[in-house]
Amino acid sequence: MPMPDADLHPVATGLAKETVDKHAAEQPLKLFAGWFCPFRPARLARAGGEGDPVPQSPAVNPYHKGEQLMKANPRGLVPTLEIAPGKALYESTVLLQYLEEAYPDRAPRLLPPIAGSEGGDGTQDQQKRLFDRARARIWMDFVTSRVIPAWHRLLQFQPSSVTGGKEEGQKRLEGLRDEYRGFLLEFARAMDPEGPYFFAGDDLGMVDIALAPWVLRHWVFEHFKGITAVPEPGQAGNDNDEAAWERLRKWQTAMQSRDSVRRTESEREHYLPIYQRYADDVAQSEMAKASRSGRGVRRGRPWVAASMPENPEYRPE
Ligand SMILES: N[C@@H](CCC(=O)N[C@@H](CS)C(=O)NCC(=O)O)C(=O)O
Repeated sequence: MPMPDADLHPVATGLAKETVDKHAAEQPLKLFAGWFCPFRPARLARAGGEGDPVPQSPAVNPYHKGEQLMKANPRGLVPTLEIAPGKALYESTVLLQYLEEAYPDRAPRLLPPIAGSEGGDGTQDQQKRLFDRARARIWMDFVTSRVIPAWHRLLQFQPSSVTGGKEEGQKRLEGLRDEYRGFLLEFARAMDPEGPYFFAGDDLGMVDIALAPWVLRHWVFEHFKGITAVPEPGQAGNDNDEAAWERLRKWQTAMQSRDSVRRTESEREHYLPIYQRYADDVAQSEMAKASRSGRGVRRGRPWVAASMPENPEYRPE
């Protein structure tokens, strides 16, 4: 039986298409990416940025598991970055960190730089930066281990499958929405109070990039499940949560209006059939299956481990 997920619009559309077209020429660096894929922060960060190391970006349908992609990443997931023939890296957050380290002179910098600063107490500045870099990694991991699995649990949940009727199904759906909201609130409370990004100031960073695709696709919850992920102003229930939601909304507005972010989005009509499969819980992607069986985000494994049998007891939580 053909894999249902493989049936998707073949190429990026809208503003994302312009970005992909700019990256069509053959380059030593090759980024296998899917236009629809929310795990494409490397692209999000670099799209249109002046310091872009300009990877070639071949359009890939990862559900077809083409030979070139499988050679580069035995798990067949995108994004995968081929540094040179036979040398590839995968895992979106690893790619971001690799690009940051491999191109230290390129803007924008996505983590606080390690080198000493202009003026001030160099030692103290350095310690703060090291601390902030480590914090950024903690919150990127939080997105992978908490936010994304909860996002999928919510979208894939089928209220009609619950014994106890419609009301019980709706209650369970709202419970999953509250679980997801809880993670967003934790995230919002960790942000710099002013922002607008995760850290203070006008510079977008890696943590912002890890969370952005998921929040920018909150419309799927309204469209398919009739619920809002972020409560409307005044609906949070208490002042403390209201302030945190306000902070998240500020971040969301800053992300949505950023040109480099807008330039990664395709036309909504082409996302709809893809997310319909998740909303009906019939998607067969690695992520959908992992979510259905209660496991977390699928991660690429090193070559040796990739050929080992799955451990059914494995629980990333
Ligand atoms: N943990 C991986 C997840 C990547 C992932 O699941 N990519 C999806 C596309 S959005 C994919 O390649 N799916 C193919 C499949 O499930 O077979 C990352 O952060 O890069």
